[in-house]
Amino acid sequence: MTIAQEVKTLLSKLGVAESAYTGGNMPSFSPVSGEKIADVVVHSADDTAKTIEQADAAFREWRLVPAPRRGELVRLFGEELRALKSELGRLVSIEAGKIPSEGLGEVQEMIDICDFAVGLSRQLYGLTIATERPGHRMMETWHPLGVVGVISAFNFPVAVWSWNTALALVCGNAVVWKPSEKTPLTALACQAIFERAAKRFGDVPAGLTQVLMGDRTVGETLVDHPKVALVSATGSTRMGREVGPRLAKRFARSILELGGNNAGIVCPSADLDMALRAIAFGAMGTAGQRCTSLRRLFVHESVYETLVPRLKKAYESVSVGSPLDTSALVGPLIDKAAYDNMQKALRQAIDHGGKVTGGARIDTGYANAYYVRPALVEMPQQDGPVTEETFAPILYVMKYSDFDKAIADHNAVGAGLSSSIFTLNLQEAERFLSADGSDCGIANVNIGTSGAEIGGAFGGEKETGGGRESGSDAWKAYMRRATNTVNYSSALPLAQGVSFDI
Ligand code: UN1
Repeated sequence: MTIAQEVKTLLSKLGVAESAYTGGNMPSFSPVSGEKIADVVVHSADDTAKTIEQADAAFREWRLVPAPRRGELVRLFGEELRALKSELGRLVSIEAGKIPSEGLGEVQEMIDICDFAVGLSRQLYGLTIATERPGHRMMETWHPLGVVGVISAFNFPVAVWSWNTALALVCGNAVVWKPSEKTPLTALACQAIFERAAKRFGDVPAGLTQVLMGDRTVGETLVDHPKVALVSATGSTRMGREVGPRLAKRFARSILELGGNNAGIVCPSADLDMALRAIAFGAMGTAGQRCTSLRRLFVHESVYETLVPRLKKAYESVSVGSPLDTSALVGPLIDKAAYDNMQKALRQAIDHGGKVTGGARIDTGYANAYYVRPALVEMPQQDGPVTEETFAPILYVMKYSDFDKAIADHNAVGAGLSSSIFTLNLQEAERFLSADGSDCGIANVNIGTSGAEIGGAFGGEKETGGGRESGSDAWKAYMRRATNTVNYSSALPLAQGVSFDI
């Protein structure tokens, strides 16, 4: 069976109509073989506007459904995902090139956020606040917000949408999704799975969640449309620089999850066996194509000569190959552009004094697929391509002697998503997590930078955009807060002691 045939079988099991992905004018490719697997039907600007209008109408109904009942829809969606986990996980592997356990892991992340959102649907708490006026009560209420636009990237083609959608739905919103043009099929599959849940639920307003296929013009319509209250966008910092100001201009909300240039610090006391495994997964896993991938490593001079040769060995021996029919740990890059960017960064690194291990293309017999040996680059200092995110498996390794300088260098890049320290020294660990430690949205001790659980808020600072998705109180961004003061007395005292007697 060819990959294209397998895609057809999977999509039919998942409930996607063939008309959505045949005969359209957006070709879709699998990075596993480089072959074309579908021609997806795109939406016009007119369709986009209609979709948003329909989502707005759906929102107006859905916001009146009690939140725990809204949670029931998400619970059913989680059940459908459990039932179709292997099919959807396989489709993620085909379309994004993830190895099987990561494809399945991504679907597990969807299931986890559904569980979280179901619980949340009974916990959309507001505060009761002490008031300075007698006979008054002050409180806050959280209300549904409106239509939520989701713009997602190829590297987490299904989980990131589900973080947003599961929360948005229990918060009483409608969702319009513009997936990456590189991963449209998994988006069609998610929509079909959602529709199964909606059917079981019964009276879901039409158009509560919808998918829009197309290029950036579709994204632009979503960003500029006055009926879209919030856009949650995941992608490059360059994309965020365009989307953020456009949303701000019309006072719409944004959740931006942009680039990461994540680093780790390996201290003298580190458990090196553990660090090695964490670094390997963080830097080589998902072929370095996570927002959270480990890209920079500061190693203390006292352990450098022990750790780095072992790391190099891991780089030379890690298995690279098709995620569909081998047990390789590293799959393909998404496309040729990703490969070209990787090679460009490696050339720049050499110009800045870098010593490269790995990085070459591997011949797997697929002329249009891009498999590479992950690259470890020993750098004399942090400059050139080290300060930028390259979405590929490149790990820049630098030696440090002074801990303060390592922290300063750690923070001296534009992005601020994820970070790790490897140490058994309490002072170092706590300093890293403190106000003058890591400046990232995620700071870990003795685990890698990638692979966060859904229970925590996910996102980062500076050029990462400042947004938070997923767990903790990230849900608040999907609701509007009203402060309510109720006077149950028969007097009208004014706050701040103001008198206004007429
Ligand atoms: C992303 O790369 O955009 O923490 C999301 C992680 C995953 C999510 C990554 N749970 O690596």
